[in-house]
Amino acid sequence: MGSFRLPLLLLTLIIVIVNSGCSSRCRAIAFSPAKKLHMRDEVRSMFYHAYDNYMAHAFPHDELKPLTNNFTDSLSELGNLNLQFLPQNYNGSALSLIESLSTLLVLGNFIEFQRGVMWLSENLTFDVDARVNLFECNIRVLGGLISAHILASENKSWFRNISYNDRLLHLARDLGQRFLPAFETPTGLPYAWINLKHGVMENETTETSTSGCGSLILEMGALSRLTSDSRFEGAALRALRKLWNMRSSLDLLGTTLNVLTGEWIEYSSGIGAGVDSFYEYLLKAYILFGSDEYWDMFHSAYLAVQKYFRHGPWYHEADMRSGKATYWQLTSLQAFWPGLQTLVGDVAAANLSHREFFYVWKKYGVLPERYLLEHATLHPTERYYPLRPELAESTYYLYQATKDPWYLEVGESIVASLNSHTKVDGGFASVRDVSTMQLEDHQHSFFLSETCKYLYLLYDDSFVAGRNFVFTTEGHPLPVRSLWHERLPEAYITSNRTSFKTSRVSPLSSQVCPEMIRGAKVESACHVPDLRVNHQCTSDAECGIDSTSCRKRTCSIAGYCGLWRFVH
Ligand code: DMJ
Repeated sequence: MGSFRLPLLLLTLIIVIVNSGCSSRCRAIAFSPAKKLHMRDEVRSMFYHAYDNYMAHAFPHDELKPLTNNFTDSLSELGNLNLQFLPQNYNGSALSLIESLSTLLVLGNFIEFQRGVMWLSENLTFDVDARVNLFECNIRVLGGLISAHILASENKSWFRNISYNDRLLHLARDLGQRFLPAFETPTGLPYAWINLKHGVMENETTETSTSGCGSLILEMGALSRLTSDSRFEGAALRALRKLWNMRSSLDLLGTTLNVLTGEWIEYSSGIGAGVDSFYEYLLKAYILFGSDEYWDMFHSAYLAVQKYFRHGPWYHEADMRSGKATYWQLTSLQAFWPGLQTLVGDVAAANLSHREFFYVWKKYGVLPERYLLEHATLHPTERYYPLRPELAESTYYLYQATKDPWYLEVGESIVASLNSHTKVDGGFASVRDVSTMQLEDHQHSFFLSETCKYLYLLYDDSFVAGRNFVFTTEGHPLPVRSLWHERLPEAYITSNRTSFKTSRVSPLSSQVCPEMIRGAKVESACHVPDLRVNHQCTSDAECGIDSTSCRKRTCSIAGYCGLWRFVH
């Protein structure tokens, strides 16, 4: 186990710690409550403009073509146009509806959520001769269904006269079972593509990406916990372990690999395309399932990223074998990284790189897919912006952690750009080229599941207030449940100050989300409060023991107790 450990803060912890420090650091700018409400309403209008147009012109197909009021069945096309595999009467999988369900709840629209759940449970079928990308189908469809199922079953009263009866979970289980043949390889690494009806197709490509086979554990793990069928979590975990065993001696992984031989194809990698959510899922799996194995992997992987990819606030790519820099490029997908760093408590580093991403956003009006760091210019071909959420996502996390109104201003700027450059009568269109702002006829479903959701939560977080959620890489909330946590080793219990101890629930989980343990007031087995209630301190001696991770808190340069073990 490494020297610093995830605070298991789940944001609320950071909020408490850092919020009180804001007044001394924050600029003297005011973002009034009225302005916050105004921004919230702006984002709400954006979401409904996108959603209503989808429902009017594309549903039940997958995604909206906002320039022509048309549709695309993108789930079967993702990453690769494979229309030849679609049956004649294929009507899509209502992808954008599935992706919208949790955002509808974030916006407080229970009625539309309920309508969506009922429609899906009566009409959606996965028994179709369609070849889909396993990763995309997992994060968008399986994740969307599982998240909505949990939210629906926690609020059965919404379904007035109709009984919910785990309708979405039945669909999720069916889909999960259709994924399983993909994992039947000598390595356990799954094929990137699977036919929902027929399994792995003849002559299927054996190439996949690190994120493609290494970020399945949240959805498949949750599915196993919900169905008591361990096959889903087992398959995803086996693949993840295999992938981790393929790391270099520097703890780096490549970007693409062969699922049959377990050999790397592309040795260069970074934190962007093809790898991004692999890192994200190690940390989030630890938060959701509480197993040290995930933390150990994340910890080593995170240190390696900081050591070999980071150059000041920027992240370049490097060869996994030598650690030598390969491509000096910023990519739009990398912008999720400051959010992940915030989640782990590395807020200062997060703030630093977030500012650079925002600088590039401001330079072009939106974030280009690829930006050449050495020449401070656009990549010759990858100049598009497909309404990606990553910068908004990181802005949301950083605001939650710091309550610095600067992030509300960043959000305002993102909203203004989206409205002025991408809003059209028929929805929101992707940008084909950020240098000309020429548009493309595609409204990706993640605009509904992520971009709008994170922007809304930036101005109104009542959906998450007082609760602990992990957001999947597609922005679908999964509640952190103590029952899904595994027991912490005794070694972490540093003090017996309080009464609660049981062999079933770890002090970690009992303290992460005590509100989840219905009816029972549970205290941490290790918690030692900071000397002062406002967490201010002059030395480490005035800081206590963190209630969630049972780690000793230390005094920051700014004079606040916290788990301030920054990675160098
Ligand atoms: C989303 O589908 C997910 O966030 C995924 O992990 C990669 N990025 C896209 C949106 O940009």
